Amino acid sequence: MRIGVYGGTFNPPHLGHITAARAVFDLLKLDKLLLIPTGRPPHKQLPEGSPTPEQRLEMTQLMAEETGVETEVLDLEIHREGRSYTSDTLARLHEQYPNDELWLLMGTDMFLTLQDWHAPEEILSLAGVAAFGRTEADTEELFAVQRDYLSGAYPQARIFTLTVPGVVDVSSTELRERLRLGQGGTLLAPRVYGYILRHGLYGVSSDMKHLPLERLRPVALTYLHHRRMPHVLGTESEAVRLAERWGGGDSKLIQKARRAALLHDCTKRLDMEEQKALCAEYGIELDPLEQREIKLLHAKTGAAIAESIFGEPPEIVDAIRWHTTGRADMTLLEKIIYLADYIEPTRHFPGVEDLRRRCYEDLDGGLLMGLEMTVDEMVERGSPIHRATLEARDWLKGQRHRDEE
Ligand code: DGI
Ligand code: FE
Ligand code: FE
Repeated sequence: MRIGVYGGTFNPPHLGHITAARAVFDLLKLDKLLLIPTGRPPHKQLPEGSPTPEQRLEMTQLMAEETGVETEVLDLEIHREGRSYTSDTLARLHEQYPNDELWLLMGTDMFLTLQDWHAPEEILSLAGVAAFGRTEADTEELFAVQRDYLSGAYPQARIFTLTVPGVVDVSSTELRERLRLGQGGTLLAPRVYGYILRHGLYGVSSDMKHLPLERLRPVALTYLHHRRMPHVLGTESEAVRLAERWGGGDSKLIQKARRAALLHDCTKRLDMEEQKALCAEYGIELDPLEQREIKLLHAKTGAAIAESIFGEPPEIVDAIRWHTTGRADMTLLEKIIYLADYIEPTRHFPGVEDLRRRCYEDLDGGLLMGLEMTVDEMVERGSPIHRATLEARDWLKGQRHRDEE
C-alpha cells in the first residue's frame, strides 16, 4: 500500500489542504491518506479564541470526510506530551505499516527547510517526500535547487514535487484574520466553517440566533452525520421548488422553507437516551407511542433546538415539529417541508416518481398520497401509526370530500 502522511497544525483545516491532498493522492496513486494534527506547541502563547488541540482534531475529522478519498485522522501527536518530531511519528507509522510505502506531504515552506528539521536523515529514509507548490514558479525554480541539494546530501531520499493546480491560495494566518472579520467561510469545507461558527473560534460570534442563511447552512450541517448531508441539502432545494410552485411569489416563504429544511433533521443523529434528555430539558411531553418510537422524537426535539438555539419563529418551528407525521390543518409551509423531506432528489422508493409529479400538480393531492403511503408502510411493517398521521390524512380526505360536493 502507498500511504500519504500529511501533518500540520490544521488551524483551521481549509480547502487548500483538501486540494493539495487530493492532487498528491491522485498523482502518486496513493491508497490511503493519514492526516495528523500536531499537538500543542510548547511555550507558545495562543491568542484568544484559539481552538484546543481536540477542537483542531475534530475540525480535521470534519475536513477528512470531504476529501473524497480514503482518509484517516490520527491523534497520535495531539496526545503526545512535549515536542512532536516528524521522525518519531514516521517511526511509529513504519512499525504499524512495515510493508507499506510512506509519503510525507508538505507545502513550500516546509520543503525548503527540511534539512533543519530534527533528524532529516531518518525522515528521508522512512518516507518519500511529496512537496507541492502553489504556483509553477514555486515548484520549478525554488524546488529544483532544494531537490538537488537534498538528493546530494541524502542519497536515500525520494522526492516528488508538484504544482497543485487551483490550490486555494490562502495561508492559515490570513484565513484566521478573515474569519475574525466575518469572512473566509468559502475557503473552508462547509462543516468546518459550521464548527467554527458553532464554537465561536477565531473570534467569530457564537450567537446562533437568527443567523443569515449563508451561516445557518454550514452550522446546520455540523449537526448531521455526514451521510445525511445530501438528504438535508436535497430537502432544502426541493422545499425551494415547492415554495416557488405554490407560494404565489412570496419570497419570504422561500426563505422560511430553506431554514426549516436545513434544520428539520438536526437531532436525527441522537440516540434514544439523548433524545429523552432533550425532551426533559425542553419540557417536551411524550405520548406512549413517542416514548418508544425514536423516529417520532427527532421532529419534536429538532423543533425545540430550532427555537431555543437558532431563535426560529413559530411557523418554522412548527414545520419542523410536524415534518414526520403531518397534522390536521397544516399550513402551507408545513406541507412544503413534509413533502420536500419525502420527495427530495436523493429519495428512492417505489412510487416516488408518481408522488413527485402529484406534488407539483396538486399539493394537497400529493400530501394525501404521501400520508396514505406512510400509513400503508406502517401497516405493512406492523408499526403503530401516530395519531397525528391519521388526523392529517382524515383532514385531507374530509376536505377533498367537501370539495367534491
Ligand atoms: O427523518 P427522515 O428519515 O428524513 O424522514 P422522517 O422524519 O419523515 O421520518 C420517516 C420515518 O418516520 C419513517 O421511517 C416512517 C416514520 N414515521 C412516519 N410517520 C409515522 C412513522 N412511524 C410511526 N411509528 N408512526 C407514524 O405515524
Ligand atoms: Fe426527519
Ligand atoms: Fe428528513
